[in-house]
Amino acid sequence: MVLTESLPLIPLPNSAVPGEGALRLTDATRVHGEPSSARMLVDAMTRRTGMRLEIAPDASGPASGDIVLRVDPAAGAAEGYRLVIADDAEIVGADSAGLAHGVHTLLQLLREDDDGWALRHAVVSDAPRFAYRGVMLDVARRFFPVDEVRTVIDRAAALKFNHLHLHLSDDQGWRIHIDSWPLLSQRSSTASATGDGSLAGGGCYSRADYSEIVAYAASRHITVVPEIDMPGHTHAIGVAYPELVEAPVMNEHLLDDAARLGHALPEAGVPYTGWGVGHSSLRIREERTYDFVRDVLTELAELTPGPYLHIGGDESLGTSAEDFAYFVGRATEIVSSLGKTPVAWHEAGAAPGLASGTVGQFWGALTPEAAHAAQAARFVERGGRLILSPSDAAYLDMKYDEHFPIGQDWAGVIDVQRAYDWEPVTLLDVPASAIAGVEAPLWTETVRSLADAEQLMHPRLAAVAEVAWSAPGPQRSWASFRERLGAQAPAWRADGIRFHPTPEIPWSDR
Ligand code: TNX
Repeated sequence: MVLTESLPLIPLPNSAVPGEGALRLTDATRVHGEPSSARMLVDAMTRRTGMRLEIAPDASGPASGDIVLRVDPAAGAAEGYRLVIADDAEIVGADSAGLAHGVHTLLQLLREDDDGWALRHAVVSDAPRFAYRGVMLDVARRFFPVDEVRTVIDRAAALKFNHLHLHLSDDQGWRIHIDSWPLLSQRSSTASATGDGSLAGGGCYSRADYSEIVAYAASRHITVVPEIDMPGHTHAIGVAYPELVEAPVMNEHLLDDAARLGHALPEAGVPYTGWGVGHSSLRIREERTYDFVRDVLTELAELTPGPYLHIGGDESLGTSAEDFAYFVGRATEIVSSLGKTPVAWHEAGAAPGLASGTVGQFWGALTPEAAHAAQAARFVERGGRLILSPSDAAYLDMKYDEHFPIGQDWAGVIDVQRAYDWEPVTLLDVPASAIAGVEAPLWTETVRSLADAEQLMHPRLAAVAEVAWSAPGPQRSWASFRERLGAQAPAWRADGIRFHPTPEIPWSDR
């Protein structure tokens, strides 16, 4: 790896060599080549500098000082790119995603000095360490309208994430219209995790809304992974279809939390706004439940071009172990029969009938409990891979420090260094090839607005981005990262990102 100390790039590239000078941007600078990346580049530059570069017509050859964007499969591994900024600039993506990643790298080399705007001379060659780099948004505890999801997609794409996991259902709300079970969108989507029974923060995506999110994400080279959380986290389903669910079962933790927070307890058929988990379950032994599961997953599969359907499977404390195993076997089989790859939270590894190839999402600790590690390892034994979301490092809903006004702390407090300093491959006792990648979940019990979400995401999302993208090496260090992160501040401010200005980071003004 080549030293990159002086280039403010996040995530750290495989190799980045700074040059001496800078390429001046003027009224005459034109952008050539692949139209969608060209538009993205020109729009982002305008937001940052106020200058609007011209997109050159197809036939015109580049002049000195222009920016050229092209795709050439010979330019590297999947999603890789080469970038050269000298007398002119060129980005060659190994594919269209790689080209877009290269554009985001180029944008981080933009700087203003006394003579105006310029791009630092550099030669970068780059490709991701992990193929799966995800962000999860819990739209069930608080609904995010389509335009806010677009903003989250833009933020994630700028950090080279390539998957958006949408947590579309939970006890508090159901967020996607299903034609064959129409009461879900009418009756199960009104509540959110307000805590006090009031109906704010609800909502539901129409099929068209969801397709719009999928298409926008695709235009940013991001694959949507939809999750319907089952067989627990299903209270909202019972608000519309009582015959599908069991009566709520209380647990000690839920009772303590409800008393401490002043939240009402779950009541059958009534929208639930508290934060308790583990009280709800689908009816496992009734065939009608599987009609429901099949119908919902079939409609979701039709709307989802990506390969994954996530069936949840976490914290099913209201379901017996035997029933849980039975459900997981059937639900993952249904996903496989639809031609999709099932994904489930690590608890589902306990099910002997887990469909082969199911991807597991690990949410235990960096020092995993033996039972969690064993459940995660089962996915690998069954031919599946793992997505790592260690809750004490990658959870974006934990507080930065104990005084932070929003967020939870059950997995500990997570400052930026904690989100940064961990190694995916040695976390569990599985072969390195079994690690598909890394995902940072944002649960939204404490989130009331996009601004809240942005504060919890930024800057920790940048830390997880580097864990997911950048191979280990001398430059992939906290000391280097905090300097490079501090240098992002002017661009983030120009983009309107309401990040948490934590004192851990030397934020720069210009
Ligand atoms: C645990 S992590 C949950 C979620 C909560 C989250 C809050 C996981 C798979 N389940 O239901 O929202 O904690 O931090």
